[in-house]
Amino acid sequence: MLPFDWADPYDLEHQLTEEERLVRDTAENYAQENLQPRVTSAYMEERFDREIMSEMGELGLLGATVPEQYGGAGLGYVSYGLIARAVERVDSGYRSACSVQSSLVMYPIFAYGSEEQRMKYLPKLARGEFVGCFGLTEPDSGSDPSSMRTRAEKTANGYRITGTKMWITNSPIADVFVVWAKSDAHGGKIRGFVLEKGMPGLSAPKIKEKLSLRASITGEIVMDNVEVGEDALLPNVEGLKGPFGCLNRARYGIGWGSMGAAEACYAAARQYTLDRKQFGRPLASNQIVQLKLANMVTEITLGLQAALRVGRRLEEGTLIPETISLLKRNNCGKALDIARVARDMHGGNGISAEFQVMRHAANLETVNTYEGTHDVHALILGRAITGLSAF
Ligand code: TGC
Ligand code: FAD
Repeated sequence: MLPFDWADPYDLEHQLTEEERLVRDTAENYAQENLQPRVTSAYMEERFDREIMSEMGELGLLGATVPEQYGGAGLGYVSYGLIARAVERVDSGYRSACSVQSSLVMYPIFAYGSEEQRMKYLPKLARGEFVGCFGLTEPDSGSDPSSMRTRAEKTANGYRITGTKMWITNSPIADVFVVWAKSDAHGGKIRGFVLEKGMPGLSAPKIKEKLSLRASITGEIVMDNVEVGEDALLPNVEGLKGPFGCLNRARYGIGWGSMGAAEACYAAARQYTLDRKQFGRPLASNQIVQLKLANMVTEITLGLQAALRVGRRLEEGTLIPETISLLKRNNCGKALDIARVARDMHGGNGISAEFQVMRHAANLETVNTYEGTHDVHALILGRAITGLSAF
């Protein structure tokens, strides 16, 4: 009989290939050695260090699933998930920067772009030489992106784009902007465009004073009659399935990433309650504390198995969007619960930046909201179960 492993009860380790373990180790070492030491000050100062993108690029952690001929690492979806988990074990904001670059900028350029667009942008995005952002949400259009107001009007040589995108990860430091707009030349259908920093009429002011995800930079994208050529249009997709095709990949990555944050909180709560004594004995010797730890390890273990299952199916070519909604919704919701309970288990110390758990809890409020809120994913599942749309 083997002993119970509190950190990996279902032996995820041996469900991974050797290559996946290698990728995981590279990402975990990078995150612990290079991200962990800077995260507290970055969070307190509401700062994202631009060089993180170049560091991740150098290690092949950006666009991991994009083929090597375009600068990606040509890895599978499980490897991509393991990178997200390692990075989010440190901070959800760092994973955000990484997911946007990989799934929301590199993926659409790879999947929907022309060969010229692929060659122009992907290698530089993979190296972290370019930072990308993805503009779907608008001030009056969040859960319902079909109501977007951003418009692309046809001009003699291309398009004139006008509109405002809101809550956009990386936008203030972005070189490349993948934005979604209703195009009059395509019957008002939603089309994707690739914009570049410095285009007249394009600006990306920073959103300040966030109380969550403070180590990630977030902004608007303001497009005031931005003139682009025909070559800015992503030629190979139209309609909402364009942005949703990217979101499937990013939401899947969040399924792994949120478990990384939850694992960090669980490990911290375990160690803290073993070390801290009240009433003459470790806190961990109380039944109510052990119940909380048992609940945490149960949800993490099941959440990781679910992430692995969805990843393997993606690798086989089976993509059922509702299974990704199930994963994203469950793992984000459970991670948020775990972080809140871990905060409580640390008592007063739990509110200190030094103990990290409150930062994770505050971050996970955003993670539970973006890429489709917890309730919107319930409605996606509800529609698939009943055939009735309740949006
Ligand atoms: P609906 O009628 O359901 O669909 C319209 C068209 O889209 C297709 N579609 C999908 N295609 C691929 N994958 C999916 N998951 C898809 N879901 C829908 C669908 O087949 C249809 O295609 P067609 O060809 O028939 O036109 O659209 P709806 O308007 O009823 O949508 C409702 C709902 C709730 C599902 C959807 O709007 C939704 O998911 N809302 C949430 C919005 C969201 O997730 N926003 C994310 C913004 S990006 C972000 O948050 C990045 S944060 C990144 C970070 O920092 O990490
Ligand atoms: P709303 O849609 O207004 O929802 C408000 C509340 O109403 C939620 O609780 C929601 O669940 C509920 N609700 C909405 N509709 C229904 C319904 N039909 N039935 C029941 N309840 C409903 N977007 C991008 O495009 N790119 C990015 O890079 C990006 N990064 C982000 C980074 C951060 C830090 C944050 C906070 C957000 C980011 N977003 C980004 C936006 C994010 O995707 C949206 O905030 C999210 O989709 C929710 O939209 P909303 O904020 O407009 O909320």
